[in-house]
Amino acid sequence: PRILAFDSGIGGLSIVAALRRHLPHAHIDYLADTAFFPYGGQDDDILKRHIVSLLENAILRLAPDVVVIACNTASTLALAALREICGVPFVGCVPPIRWAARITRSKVIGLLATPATVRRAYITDLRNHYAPDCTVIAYGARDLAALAESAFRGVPPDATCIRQDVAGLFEQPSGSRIDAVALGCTHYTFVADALRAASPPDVAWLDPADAVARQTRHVLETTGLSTGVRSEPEHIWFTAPPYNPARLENGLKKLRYDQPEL
Ligand code: DGN
Repeated sequence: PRILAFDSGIGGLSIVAALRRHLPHAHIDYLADTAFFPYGGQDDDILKRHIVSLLENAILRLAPDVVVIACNTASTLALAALREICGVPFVGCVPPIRWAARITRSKVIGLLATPATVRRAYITDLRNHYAPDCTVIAYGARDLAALAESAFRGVPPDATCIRQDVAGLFEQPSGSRIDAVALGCTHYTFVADALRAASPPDVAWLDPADAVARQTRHVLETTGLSTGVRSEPEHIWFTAPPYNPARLENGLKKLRYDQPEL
């Protein structure tokens, strides 16, 4: 099967790694909307229209069987519109609040995401639905996705920034009782070790990448497309080219770097 994974930058590569584990024969194209990065501070209406038109074009060109929106900021904003407008199945990535609610003992859970994601109605729905008996302490980290972009390129994350973002959760009222944190941005996988090291001990940091990959496999299985062999080289597409391709190839192994014509 052909999968198109999409994010504003490198964050969705954490999902690609999980897709590779769960669907080793899938053909994965990756689209990074680097021209519009970061998504966390954009106007919602403009961003939604932009994502829909970008993906309409990408789907026409790449003909995926399923599109994985490997970005919480995009999923919580545009999934419904994408499903309505584009005629392919979509799998989204949203913060694992349900998972956190299932494992917390203190009934106080954290949500670390972009400023845009934490204020979305989608998050209120997730909280009401899956964590009605929990206190959810949310923090919108302004620069953490950019820090993760740098970390991916080999720059160690700045300890002061990491400490500030962790404090943004744990120093809120009741924050000291948080025992599970939902990672609400795919970029944060690349700084997860630093976040964990800066946080109180015995806090579970939950990354939804495997769950997204399992759901993608399920969608493909229910459409009869779960087997299949990669037929041509896979590509990574950028809407702007700020990357070091060699470094990306290290991270991605099989993906090839290309300029987009989207
Ligand atoms: N990786 C994206 C997410 O999961 O929300 C967004 C990062 C960004 O563009 N700020």
